[in-house]
Formats: sequence, C-alpha cells, structure tokens
Amino acid sequence: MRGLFLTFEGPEGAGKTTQLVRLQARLEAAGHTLTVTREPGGTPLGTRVREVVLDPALEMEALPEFLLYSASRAQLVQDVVRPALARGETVLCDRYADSSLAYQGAGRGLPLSLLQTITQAATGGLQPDLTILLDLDPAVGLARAAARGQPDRLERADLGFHQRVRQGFLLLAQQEPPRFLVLDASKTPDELAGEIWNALPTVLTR
Ligand code: Z5A
Repeated sequence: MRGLFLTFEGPEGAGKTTQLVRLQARLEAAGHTLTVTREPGGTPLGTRVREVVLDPALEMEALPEFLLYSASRAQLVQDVVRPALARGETVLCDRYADSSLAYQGAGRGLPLSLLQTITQAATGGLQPDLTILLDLDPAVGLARAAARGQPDRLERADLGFHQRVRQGFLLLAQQEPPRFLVLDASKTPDELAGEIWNALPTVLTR
C-alpha cells in the first residue's frame, strides 16, 4: 500500500519545521517508517537551487523564481517522494507546491493557470494526503525569523507581499478543505503539536 504524504505550509516563522520535527518524533515512536524532506532542497539539485533562490544578493523575476522552485520540486518528487511512498513510508515535507501558489501566485502575481500547468508537469499531479497550514500574522512570523539572524531573499520582501502570501494560503485551504488542517500558529509549540497529533486519525481516515 502507498504511504501517506503530509506537508507543512504557512508563512515565514510560522513554526513548520518545529512542528514537523515534533510530529516526526511521535510517529517514529509509534513505529512509523518516515522519509523527511523539504522544499526547496531534499536532493543535490534542490540543495543548489535553495542556495540560489534564498541568496539575498541575487535579483530575480517572478517567473524564473517559480521555475527554480519547480525544478527542485520535480527532482524531489521523482527521486525522493514517489519512491518513499511506493515503499509504504510516510513522507513529511516542509513546504510543497502550495508554497508556489501562495508565494509566486498570490505574492508575486503570476497567473494561477501557468502555475498549475507547470506544477502538474513537475509533480505528475502528486497531491499531499494532508497539508498542515500554520496560519500566522506575517509581522509576528517575520519577527520570529529575524531573531534568528540575517533575512534571506524572500524574508526581505515587504510586509504587503507577506500579507498576500498569507491570504493566498488561506484561500487555498478554503478551496480544498478536506486536504487542509488550518491551525492558529500563535499558539504555543506544545499546543500546536497536540492539535496536530489529535487531528491525525480523523483527517487521515476521512
Ligand atoms: N518558497 C517559495 O517562495 N516558493 C516555493 O514554492 C517554496 C518556497 C517551496 C524557503 O525558506 C523560502 O522559499 C520561504 C518560502 C519560499 N520563504 N522565505 N523566506 P526556508 O525554508 O528557509 O524558510 P521557511 O520555510 O519560511 O522556514 P522558517 O523561516 O524556518 O519558518 P518555520 O519553519 O515555519 O518556523 P520554525 O523554524 O519552526 O520556527 C521559527 C522560529 O520561531 C524559531 O525560532 C522557533 O523556535 C520559533 N517558534 C516556532 N514555533 C513557535 C510558536 N508556536 N510560538 C513561538 N515561537 C515559535
């Protein structure tokens, strides 16, 4: 049987990585075999793409930015995600295609039809079984991210961009409610980890 594909999405500093690591620990303790990965990244190509797209010294238009994320995604799906799912493993992925729809679509203004066509080609239509959307005021998330050090290229974008991204994520969740679990990421890490763990059986057996 194919494994489950779970993704974490949300604006900067929403706590995706924190919650992914916590869920990983609980699932492993419960005996699940996991593959844990992230976007951009997760493959040698993805790691190189990550360096490029986050480099604050680089100027980049919206279309090449999207194509770089898509190149990383195509390689990740082919080399990591599909093989792991075929082995029956649960895959946890820190960001996936919804990030392109929110950042390059709602944020940068690229047309949805273009994003969907290229994403379909990059992923072969692979959709997550569950997407955990950690929703947070971008001002709070950016402050959390800033406390860690120098902002990357995306974090440097203005607040209006990050607000459009947040609304883009919320719209996606409204359009496809069964796939999304939307959580208030201003809660504590412990509260959020508990909500995710408690929701899993219900969401995954729907
Ligand atoms: N991007 C894109 O534009 N298009 C795409 O298709 C894809 C991505 C796939 C990836 O950078 C960038 O690429 C990202 C989107 C864009 N934009 N930026 N910048 P990344 O992977 O380096 O960044 P990120 O995904 O936004 O991760 P992040 O900034 O590390 O945030 P996070 O994973 O959501 O949060 P965290 O690392 O778990 O926590 C951040 C801090 O907050 C940390 O100090 C925690 O201790 C703290 N934290 C966590 N949870 C809480 C709670 N609940 N309360 C208080 N403090 C908390």
